[in-house]
Amino acid sequence: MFPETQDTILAVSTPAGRSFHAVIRISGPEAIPSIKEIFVPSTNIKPENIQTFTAIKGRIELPAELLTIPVVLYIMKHPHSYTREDVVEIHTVGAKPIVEIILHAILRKKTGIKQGIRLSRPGEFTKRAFLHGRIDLAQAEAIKNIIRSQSDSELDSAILQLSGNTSKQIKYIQNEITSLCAYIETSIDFSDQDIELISRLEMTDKMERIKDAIVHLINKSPVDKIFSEEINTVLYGKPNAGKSSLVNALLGKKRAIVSDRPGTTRDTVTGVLRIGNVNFRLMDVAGVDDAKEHVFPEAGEKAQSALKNAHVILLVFDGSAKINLQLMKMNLNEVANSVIIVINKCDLTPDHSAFELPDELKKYPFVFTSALTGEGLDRLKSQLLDKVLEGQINQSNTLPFFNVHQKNALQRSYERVEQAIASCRDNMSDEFVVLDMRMAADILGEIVGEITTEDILDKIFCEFCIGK
Ligand SMILES: Nc1nc2c(ncn2[C@@H]2O[C@H](COP(=O)(O)OP(=O)(O)OP(=O)(O)O)[C@@H](O)[C@H]2O)c(=O)[nH]1
Ligand SMILES: [Mg+2]
Repeated sequence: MFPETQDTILAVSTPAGRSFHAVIRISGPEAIPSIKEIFVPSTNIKPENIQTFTAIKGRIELPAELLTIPVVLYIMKHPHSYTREDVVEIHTVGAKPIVEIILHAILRKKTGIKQGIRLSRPGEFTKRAFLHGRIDLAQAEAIKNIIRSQSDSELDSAILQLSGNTSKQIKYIQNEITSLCAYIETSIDFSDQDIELISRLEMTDKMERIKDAIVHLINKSPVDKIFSEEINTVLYGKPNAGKSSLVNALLGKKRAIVSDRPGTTRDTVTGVLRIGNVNFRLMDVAGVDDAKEHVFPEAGEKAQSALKNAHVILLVFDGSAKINLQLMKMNLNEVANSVIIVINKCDLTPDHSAFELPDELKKYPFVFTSALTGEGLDRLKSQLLDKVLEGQINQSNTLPFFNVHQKNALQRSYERVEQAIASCRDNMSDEFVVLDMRMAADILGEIVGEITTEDILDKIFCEFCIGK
């Protein structure tokens, strides 16, 4: 029993907002006692005598509120439930006040309850399913993907993952590694007796095949789709902040016209910057100013439309002028997307020690740059890449088969196998080979859930919605 699963948890598991019907889900040792006093079945049966997986009609009676609410109760007794605990679901009408009254009634119930009942945290039902061995981590990730999926193909790949297909493939590779390690370790034990259980050639051959299998998994991940799509990156800021100069400096060529006259850029100028595997389409748009000041209104319209379609927005400021004054002219409502603050012309203000961002901007990452000297450009590039790798960029249809965390694990495992192969080729002793291969298998374990470090688990499950 995990200490945190001793509580009984409770949540509305239908989406918030208007809906025809609502489901309140309760899981834990007190799930059945918690509704005993308030639920009155239509037939003469007590909740504890209801068979598992049966639905029973009845009503919730709340004399204090003078309310009688028609409900259907579903009872799933442990271990035959999603969480492997006793689960009660109350299906009722989808009216928010009614749902809230029922939640309060259950939470305030104290008589006959031995352990606590509380509202669940996001993903806690699924976390319990995982802790009780009902599902593995890859399946938990798949559930999250199903909840978040927006297209049929995303849903298909999430369902495939839920069926345990991914886990099976990963476990297969892990088994291959473990059995190879067992061979090598036995050879080490017998090394003084001149018995060769497995030749170096066979070892490398097996490791190459394991490496190929991992590569296959990495490549099948549609996360690569992100890399084949361009990330629309708009530079937004006051005239003369140095947007066109930055575009030229980042691209390493003169793509946009630069001049010291504010309002130089009229049309949207674009160019593709490749960082790592990702293509960023840099869009240098007309500088923001009061719309009425636009000499060419179309320039302003084009800039607005670029902003709307941006995946990332670089808010560019002239670091040698007052940031607040520049900010006043900008319409931050337009920049709901992923933002990086760029303080340009830092060559003109070499001392940054007293620099402070206005409060509205403090939530964004920021970087000092100089389009003139090239300072800070590498930092800006790595921040752009981070935005993609950390999955902060909202693009349709790019939900990965593996998420960034899993994909990273596959990559690290692959590197360990490569290291083991290199050790083999360099005639290093078997101990080195085994060490790397064991690590490769452990890392794969992160995907199928053999690590249970609390913080990693919490990180995964807190991304769920409440009630799932
Ligand atoms: N010292 C210094 N000058 C810069 C830097 N970046 C741009 N400038 C100068 O600032 C002026 C304006 O640069 P642009 O790149 O045209 O600025 P912009 O933001 O594209 O301006 P608009 O197109 O008018 O909106 C030019 O004279 C540039 O040479 C920088 O990092 N340091
Ligand atoms: Mg310009």
